[in-house]
Amino acid sequence: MAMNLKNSALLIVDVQNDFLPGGALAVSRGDEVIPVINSLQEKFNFIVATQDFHPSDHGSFAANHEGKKPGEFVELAGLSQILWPVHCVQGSAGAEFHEDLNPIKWQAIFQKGKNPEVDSYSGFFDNARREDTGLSDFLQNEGIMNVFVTGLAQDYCVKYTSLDAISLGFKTYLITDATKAVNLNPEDGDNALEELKKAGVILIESTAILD
Ligand code: VGL
Ligand code: ZN
Repeated sequence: MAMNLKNSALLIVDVQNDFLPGGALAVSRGDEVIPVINSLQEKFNFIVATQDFHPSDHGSFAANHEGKKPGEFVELAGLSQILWPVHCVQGSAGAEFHEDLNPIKWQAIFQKGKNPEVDSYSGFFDNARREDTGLSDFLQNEGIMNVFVTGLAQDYCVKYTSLDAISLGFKTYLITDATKAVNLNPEDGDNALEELKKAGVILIESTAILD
C-alpha cells in the first residue's frame, strides 16, 4: 500500500557532477541514486533541489589554505572545518546537475555554500547557522509538513539537511536507496544513518513509495 504524499515534498540534495563518479569529490556509486530519484519524482507534486555552489575562493577548499591537503582541518567561521578538494565552483561543469536527473517538475533550486567564509552542508542553514537559505519558509508557505530527503552525500549534506528538517518541525524521511555516502571513514555513512534515526528521521526504502 503506497504512502499518502499529501503535504509532502521531495528534496533532492546536491546531485551534481562533482559528487558523481569522475567528479572532483566523487561519491562512489553515487550515480546509482539517479534512476531511483527519477522514479520517485513521478510520485511527488512538490520537488525542490539543492545545489552546492561555491565561489573559487571558498574557505572549505584545501587549495585555499597554504600547505593544507584535503582531509585536513582548519578553523572556519569559528568551527572546525574539514578541507575538501575544489568542487562545485559556480559556473563550472562540476556544479551542474547530472544530465540524467530530470528537473522538469522542480519548484525551486536552493543554492548554498556561496559565502567563502563558511561552509554549508544543510540546504536550510550554513554550518554556523547564521544565514537561512529560505528553504524552510518556502516549504511552510506551501503547506509542506513532510519532507523526503534524497541525494548526496549521505554523511554530509543529506545528513545535515535531514537534521535541520527535523529540528524545524518537518516530519522527515530519508530514502536510503536514494542516497550514498562519501565515506572518508568507512563507517561514516552507517554512523550518519544511526544518528539520523536517533534524531527522529524515519528511514525508508523507495519501494515504500513506488510499490
Ligand atoms: C558536500 C562536502 C562538501 C555534500 C558538499 O554535498 O555532501 N560534501 N560540500
Ligand atoms: Zn561543498
